[in-house]
Amino acid sequence: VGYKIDKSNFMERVEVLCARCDAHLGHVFDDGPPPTNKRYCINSVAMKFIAGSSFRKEKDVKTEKATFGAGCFWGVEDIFRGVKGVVSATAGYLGGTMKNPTYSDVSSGKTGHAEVVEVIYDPSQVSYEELLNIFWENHDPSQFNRQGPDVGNQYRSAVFFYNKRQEQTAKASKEKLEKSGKYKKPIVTEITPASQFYRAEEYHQRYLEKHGM
Ligand code: MHO
Repeated sequence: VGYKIDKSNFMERVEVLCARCDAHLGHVFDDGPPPTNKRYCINSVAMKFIAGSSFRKEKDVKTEKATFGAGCFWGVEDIFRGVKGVVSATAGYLGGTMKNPTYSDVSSGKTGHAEVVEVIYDPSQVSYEELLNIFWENHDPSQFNRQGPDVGNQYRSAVFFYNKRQEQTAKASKEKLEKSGKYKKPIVTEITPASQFYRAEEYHQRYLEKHGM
């Protein structure tokens, strides 16, 4: 699903939409049960009960996952969501030691997590290589543990891969950029296996959109 701020009817709510076609599904509130405390209030018309699992098999688009760290996740998430073939882009934390970190934990720079964006995409519409190009173009991979004014290892440039093919593609892509001579300084981007992804707090999702940026 996707999320969007909904300011209609004199209140502010988070609307839940189909990530693929933007159809309205309902709203999500923060007064649900632990561990997430989320309460998805989904309109019954948006749901269809189908006994068995045959529906999934024929309707599912085969998606893949890619995760990038390129500084503050607000902008990175916004860019990837706009890419054709991207089903969802989620801001989160990955690559550290602490379980279920909060934004303030990660901001301390002590958890080892990077601010990342998890991208779910349809490889028949956009390739991993194209996503890598978007990643390179939207930050400065020659800055070590920072992006502009944001300083700390949580802002490091990083590709977290999910399989050998992604690893090889990312490494080749990095080498190509190095050889292009675009940057005088070496490219410091880490290319390492992905570990557990932790979704960031709701107010960090679609941050730029929510703030009209
Ligand atoms: N420069 C921003 C970074 C936010 S980001 C989610 C700030 O200091 O709030 O790390």
